[in-house]
Amino acid sequence: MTDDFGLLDRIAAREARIGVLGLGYVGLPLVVHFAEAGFRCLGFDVKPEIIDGVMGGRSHIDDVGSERVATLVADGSLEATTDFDRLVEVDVVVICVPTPLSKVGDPDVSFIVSAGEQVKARLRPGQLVILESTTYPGTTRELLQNTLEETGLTVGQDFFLAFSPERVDPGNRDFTIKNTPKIVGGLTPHCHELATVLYQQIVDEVVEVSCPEAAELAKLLENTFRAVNIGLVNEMAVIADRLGIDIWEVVDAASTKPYGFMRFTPGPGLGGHCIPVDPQYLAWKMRSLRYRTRFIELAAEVNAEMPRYVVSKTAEALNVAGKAVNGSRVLLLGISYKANVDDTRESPALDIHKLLREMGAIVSYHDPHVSSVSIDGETFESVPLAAKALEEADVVVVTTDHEGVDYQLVLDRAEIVVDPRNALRGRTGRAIIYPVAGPARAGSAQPLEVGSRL
Ligand code: SAJ
Repeated sequence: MTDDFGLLDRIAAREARIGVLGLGYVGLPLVVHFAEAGFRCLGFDVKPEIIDGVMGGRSHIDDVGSERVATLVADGSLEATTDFDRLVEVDVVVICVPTPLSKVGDPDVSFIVSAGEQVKARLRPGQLVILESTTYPGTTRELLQNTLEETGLTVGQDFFLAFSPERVDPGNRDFTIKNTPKIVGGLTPHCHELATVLYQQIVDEVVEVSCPEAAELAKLLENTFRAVNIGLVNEMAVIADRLGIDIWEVVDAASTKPYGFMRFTPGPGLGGHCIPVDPQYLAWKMRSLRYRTRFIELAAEVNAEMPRYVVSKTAEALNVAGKAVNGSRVLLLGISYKANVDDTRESPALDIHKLLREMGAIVSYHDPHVSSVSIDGETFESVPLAAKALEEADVVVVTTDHEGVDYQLVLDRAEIVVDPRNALRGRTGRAIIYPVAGPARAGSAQPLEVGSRL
């Protein structure tokens, strides 16, 4: 029986002090869940404004209500600090820092390295360290264990280490930390047992795997699965377009298969801070082992081409109306990376905005969730979705299908709408509608000439 300095008992009794390093869309909900489960928690972040917000009883994350933070801070179960020396006070440290891509598309694990150094400087016997950030297989063992053992302490004896991928889906009301199964892989059997018992205090189901690498790769499989299938359905859209078939009718029909099929929908490309990024961590790792991850690379190619494909459809729609892109007024509906979020990271709408401007179009956007956005250092403001803007536009492009947008107004006032998101399905109005793939649908204002399909 490993002497764990009584840590297992303290975790089971919820007397262990929990530290969460990084209070973003993963770390803040996590530390709140631990505090609400009865643990005394200490949140760490490098940004003073985040710490001030939490200590002021305010949440900067949509999924966590400020009233929950205020209650926990008031009763002393949640504290936040920029003082990393206080890491010595906690029994458990959960690292929830970003893992983006560098400018050249390689993994940027600098935040994990920095967090590892912060923990190493205060590491003491009896602490459990868990990494939640999505990363390539081997990071926990090769990067974190080596850094922490530079203290002379030994993993599995003096301190304990595990990997447990975050599965936070911002804005998802159905799946929370509590009811989303949590994968756990420890460096040693006792590391594993400690991390498993810890998460059993706050989640309904802990999924145990044999090692941290299996947990790291499971997370990458989950999100690579999405990226590859989105790439597949985007290629199917291009195929359907060449065949003059409505891709949305095809996807709807295939989706009726009750087994062996999972619905994905075509769009203007692949945005967000997870799906375009995570597979590239695996591709990079495998390149270092001289293996090409062909599905990942091909899907990335197809998805990255979609903004340009939407721009070409827009140019064709203008052409049918006898207009050039150059000098045309284009209104983009939506600039964030997916419906009902305000996040514009990797958003394909940004690429479309830029490509159209490079072709001489006068581009504006309307997004109820994003009041302004910077593209290559230039700032653009969201314009009101007014009849005037719609009537003045030579073409409207539905780049993000937010709910709550008056799509009927769009259809009744605009002349031409390119609809990569199929947001206008089932509607008719004045405008001609060009779906991302398949024949255009005539509007009431001007019937389609025969053969004007794109
Ligand atoms: N997209 C498509 N077609 C689809 C699905 C998505 O074009 O069928 C596009 C979206 O518009 C977006 C990008 O792909 O630009 C990514 O979309 P996403 O639905 O995968 O959303 P994310 O990036 O917020 O992914 C997160 C992930 N959650 C975690 O990593 C914990 C992912 O695993 C979830 O499945 C996803 O949310 C979700 O289902 O909402």
